[in-house]
Amino acid sequence: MAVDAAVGRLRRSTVDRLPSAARPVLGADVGAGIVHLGLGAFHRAHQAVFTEDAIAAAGGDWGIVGVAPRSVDVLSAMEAQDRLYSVLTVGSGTVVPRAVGVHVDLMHAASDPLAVVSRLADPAIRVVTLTVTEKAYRLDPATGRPRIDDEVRADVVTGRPPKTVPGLLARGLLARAATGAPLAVVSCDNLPSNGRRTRALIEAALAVVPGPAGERARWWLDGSVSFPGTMVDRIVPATTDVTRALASRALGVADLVPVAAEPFSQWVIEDEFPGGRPAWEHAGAVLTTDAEPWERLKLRMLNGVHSALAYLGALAGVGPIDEVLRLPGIDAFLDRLITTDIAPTLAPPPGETVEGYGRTVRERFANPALGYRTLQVAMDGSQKLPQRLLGTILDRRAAGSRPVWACLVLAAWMRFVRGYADDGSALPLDDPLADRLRAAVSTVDDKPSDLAGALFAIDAVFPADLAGDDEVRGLVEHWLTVLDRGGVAAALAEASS
Ligand code: CS2
Repeated sequence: MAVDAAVGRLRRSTVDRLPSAARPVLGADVGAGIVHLGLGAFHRAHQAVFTEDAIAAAGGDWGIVGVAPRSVDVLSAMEAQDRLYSVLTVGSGTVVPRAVGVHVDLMHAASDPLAVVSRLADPAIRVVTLTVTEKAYRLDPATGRPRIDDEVRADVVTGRPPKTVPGLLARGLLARAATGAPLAVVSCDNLPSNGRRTRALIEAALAVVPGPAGERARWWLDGSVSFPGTMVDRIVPATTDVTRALASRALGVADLVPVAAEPFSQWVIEDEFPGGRPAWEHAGAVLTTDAEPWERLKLRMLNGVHSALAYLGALAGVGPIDEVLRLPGIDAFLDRLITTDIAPTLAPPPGETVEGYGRTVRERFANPALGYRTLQVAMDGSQKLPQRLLGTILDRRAAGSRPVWACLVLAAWMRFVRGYADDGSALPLDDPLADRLRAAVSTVDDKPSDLAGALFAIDAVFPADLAGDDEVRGLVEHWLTVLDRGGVAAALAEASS
């Protein structure tokens, strides 16, 4: 989008043209204390806002060094705006803008990974946060175990500039071990036990480093580095030209990299920070000793239901998530999915009830101003389904139940992988395992048992006890048959009967 010269662009020199409540709360003089990997919309509407509010309330040199792993577009636009951008909090009929200015430096990992490695070793940095999406961890999706493949190994054991996220982090930690400075590495991605999994990943990466440097790094990691688990939550759709137009109107100046987000925002963090941390509790974060009950509730309820709406909606030809909620029969389906399949697998964290949480989630998805796309949620299904859906199915089976409605979601994903919507139009498969998934479905015709068999055989996604469960297989084949004959409308009609 071109910037209208008469309007001007968001910069430190133009902030007095913003509505006063939207002006940045911090000056440009905060020191760096955090390196964040992943400059996407979610980070900028979530951790960045919490951190800015924490510094504004309680001070501290906790400015963020934002690292863009691959694409340079957001980074360049932020540079041109003195690293400012806006967050637009959108509800029905309301847009509340604020300019955020908590990034004190920006770096591009793909073009200069060694500069990022040095920054990770800088003792002024005491916290590293990550929003790199599930697939960047390169874990085995079915088990969550780390896989040190050839690329990560080469990143860690040779002196080459690292190319992978685990390699970049491990090299940064190797360099930092020489200083002995403590650090917290905080995964803010939607993985179960994200802290423990990140620790296991880094331990596995450092385990292949030979000699005294490896030994010293492993010893230092043990005593001086924490991996707090977190639950992160805010619905933040991808930025579009519509978001940019909304930002110009709300700010009075142009912002090329605004983010729109829902009003709800939550961050639960395990409080283990050996080098200190921002006073995030002043910004509304919950600091706790155990984030897992929140994490599981969020992954299975919010993300699980999100994925259910995404696959059913995409098959039915619906673009935005809020419109999926208008399909006939969807309410009855969600009632049953939530009550009979998801809720019994969850123990609510303090202050929550599973039913209340489920209600809030449905209200949040109905926000018409978000325009979150079914295809955005549908991407990377092989990495998302294990924690969002398969855990629910396995737990219900272990309790002797038949997870009928969760199996409908699984069948919908299988149809999605097959690549056609109910009206025959093509659906895109955006997934790191796309080649394997496509190869599996290309060898079979549409017979439900063949399609299910081909996909259940992918052990990177399906643990053996799930793939070999005849009850689950029968339910999935039933739903594939229903979807084949009458599409999503027929499946949802069954939910209302
Ligand atoms: C969504 C999440 O795209 C997706 O897979 O389910 O990004 C979701 O919006 C966030 O986890 C909400 O906190």
